[in-house]
Amino acid sequence: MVSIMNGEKRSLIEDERIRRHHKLHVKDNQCSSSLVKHIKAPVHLVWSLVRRFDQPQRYKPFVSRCVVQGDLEIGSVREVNVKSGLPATTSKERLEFLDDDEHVFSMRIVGGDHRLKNYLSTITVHPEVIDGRLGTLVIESFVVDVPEGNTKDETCFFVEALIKCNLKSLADVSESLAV
Ligand code: A9S
Repeated sequence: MVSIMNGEKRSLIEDERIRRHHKLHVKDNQCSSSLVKHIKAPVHLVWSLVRRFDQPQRYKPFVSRCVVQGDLEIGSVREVNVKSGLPATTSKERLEFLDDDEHVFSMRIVGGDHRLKNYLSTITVHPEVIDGRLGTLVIESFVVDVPEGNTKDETCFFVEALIKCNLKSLADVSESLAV
């Protein structure tokens, strides 16, 4: 469960949205976590990158290529090729939810030559003020099966490290566009 950061001025509606969209059902053989990133760019700009199910490579550093069957409807499936040096080459992913009003994006991994089974992630973006400037709070939660031979901690550590890279890159791209 995402701990709502105290001390931050955020509306009760935003807090309720965070609770609602990041409540994940975690089975015994799964692990789950949430990551937070504060970006010094306006929420509409960050959202314009997050929402592009067809072009994750706009900010994800590991993605080399992405092909989507169908348009950006919920249920669309993308074939993602990732760069060399990673423990996989392809990932097949389904758009589970996309809401341009509440700024909610959710995808499920449905295939690929990697070991992340039943991976489901949800990203929400929220407006906030950072140093008196328009900023964005990004929250990304995931749940995934713990692979045979790995522990929950190892699995969480592995996925969190990748998501941290994605969120760092999202911040870099957004902040470079915001200037
Ligand atoms: O792409 C994401 O949003 C999140 C993750 C964890 C993607 C991981 C990955 O693409 C690799 C980077 C290749 C690592 C997949 C699907 C499996 C991996 O093992």
